[in-house]
Amino acid sequence: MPAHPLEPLFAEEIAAAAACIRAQASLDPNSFFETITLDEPSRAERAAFNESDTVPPRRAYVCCYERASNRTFRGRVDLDQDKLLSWEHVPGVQARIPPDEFDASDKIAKADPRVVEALAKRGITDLDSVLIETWAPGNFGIEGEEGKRIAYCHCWVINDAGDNRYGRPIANLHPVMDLAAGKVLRVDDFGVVPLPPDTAAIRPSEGLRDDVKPLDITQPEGPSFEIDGYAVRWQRWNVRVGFDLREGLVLHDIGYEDGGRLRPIMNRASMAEMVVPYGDPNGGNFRRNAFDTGEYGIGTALDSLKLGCDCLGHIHYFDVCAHDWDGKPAPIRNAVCMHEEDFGLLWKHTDSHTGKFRAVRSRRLVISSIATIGNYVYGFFWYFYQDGTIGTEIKATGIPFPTAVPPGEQPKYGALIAPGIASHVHQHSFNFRFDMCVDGPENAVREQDFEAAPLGPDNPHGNAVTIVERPLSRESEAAREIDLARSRSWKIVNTSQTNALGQHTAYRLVPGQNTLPYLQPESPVAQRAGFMFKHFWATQYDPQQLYPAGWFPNQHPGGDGLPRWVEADRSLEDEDVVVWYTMNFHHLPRPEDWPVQPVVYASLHWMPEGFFDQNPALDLPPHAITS
Ligand SMILES: [Cu+2]
Repeated sequence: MPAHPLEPLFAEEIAAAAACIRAQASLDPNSFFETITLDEPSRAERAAFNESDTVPPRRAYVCCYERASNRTFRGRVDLDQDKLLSWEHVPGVQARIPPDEFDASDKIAKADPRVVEALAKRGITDLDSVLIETWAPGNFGIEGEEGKRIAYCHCWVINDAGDNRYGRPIANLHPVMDLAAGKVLRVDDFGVVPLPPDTAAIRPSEGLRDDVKPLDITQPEGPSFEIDGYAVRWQRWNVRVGFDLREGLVLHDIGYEDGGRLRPIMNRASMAEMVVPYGDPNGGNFRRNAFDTGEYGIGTALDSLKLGCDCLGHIHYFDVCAHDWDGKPAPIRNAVCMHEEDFGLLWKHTDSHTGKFRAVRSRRLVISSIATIGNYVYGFFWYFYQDGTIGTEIKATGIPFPTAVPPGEQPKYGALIAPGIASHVHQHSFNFRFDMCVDGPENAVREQDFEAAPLGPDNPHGNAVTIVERPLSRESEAAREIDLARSRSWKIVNTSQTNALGQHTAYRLVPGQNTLPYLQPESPVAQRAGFMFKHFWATQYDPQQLYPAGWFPNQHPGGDGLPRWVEADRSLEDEDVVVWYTMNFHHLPRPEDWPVQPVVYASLHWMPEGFFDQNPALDLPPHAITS
């Protein structure tokens, strides 16, 4: 039995869910399991558990793809009773591409004479050196693809050192797979481009530098956190680590102990969808648009982390369990890392008359996971600070998608990053879902702008700044963009709770680096990724509204998710509010990103605003003080 209803499914439960589906769902035996993950308890079940220890039934959400009929099914299994609670065919959708299917196409494509011939035309005969990767195809209305389960493949040759499968791109060659039939539908060949020279070794051409002295992180008295299963308590923060096969790392029940009571802030926080549209319209390159969460799954792609490499200091690791496409449990050891980090100065005051000062260092709790999806590596980092701030940060690394260009040619829609290798301009768009509960279940949404006041009798010196706060009371009003000219941000308030100043308690979402999408709104990709076009969205909680591009973005014709949900125009005033934030990260790779890209960061913060009466970190022991 799990210690808490929100604990991720463990291996035996995954196996039991798969067995139940096989026995009770009447699926063709050649079907595969897209997803087996925790079906989280409802709001009512959670309340009953918290108030009276009533343990809700353990349930699994399961999604399967039936190859024989090209149909996607989903439902729920009651694991306590080994019973199928619901099971439905979802018409007109395609399941995600699980890792086994992603890997299987390489072999199938290489067995096809048309692919072998196209490779030979490029002087490539050693098929073992070739990587043929299965990318979700999007939905471009291309003849012959409709109604089929398709993958649009990209190809590379491994480098001589054998450490970079993406080292030598084969441009313009795209086997198009019929995944249900397990065969190549056609081969898109837009012309031979010479293989670029091998510059791809992920190691220096000369020796390693020898002037890096040891830097040890030691915590002689151990960490400051306490752990009970997946529940964590650290510096007044309470948070529960969770896992979803699709989203990966999920955080539940984020709250802060203040004056002897636990004040809730978020029910659940996750990176709920992402898309990476590439900007080259030529050949088959327009089909590169990866919804890494909804088309592939972040949870299935988590790395097993290594001490001293991915994380330093006193680490606590959480294990999770994914599964393969046969429904067999696939445990991921050390999938989630938790540790404390020194974060420099938190606050300091120096009395300039006396020279006396008081300074306090900042420490943050870091909870993180790293996912490897094809060439790219994404780190998902959550931070909790001693001053009540919550941060989340994406760390993007790995190999920027390389393609070949003819010698002497400058790529129009990308940058030359190595001899004969271009990487196209693209955007990584992440959408975070924050299920809010600031000081209670009912919240409201406020937007804050700053406006320069016109010159006039009230503003004779031209320095006045007006603070404009407006309620975003309905979903139609709450789909918003960042406005640099107004330093725009949003806060989630509890209108029934006040601080010592009589202000409503609140948390403010403070955007970090961001940009707008370059996709034309009419484009097929934009239709599927409508969430990209607004930085801030707020909706009334609906347990079915979890993923901002909908449940099935793979090959979807578009229009699902946030843009559709907000048409309901539900009230957001003193309601159960969910905030969705889009972080668009614009990326043109550089030569310095080859053959592997130093981490690029993108982040956002939630800061308490009037949640506390004053600086909540005044009580930290100073690290430097004069008497
Ligand atoms: Cu990038």
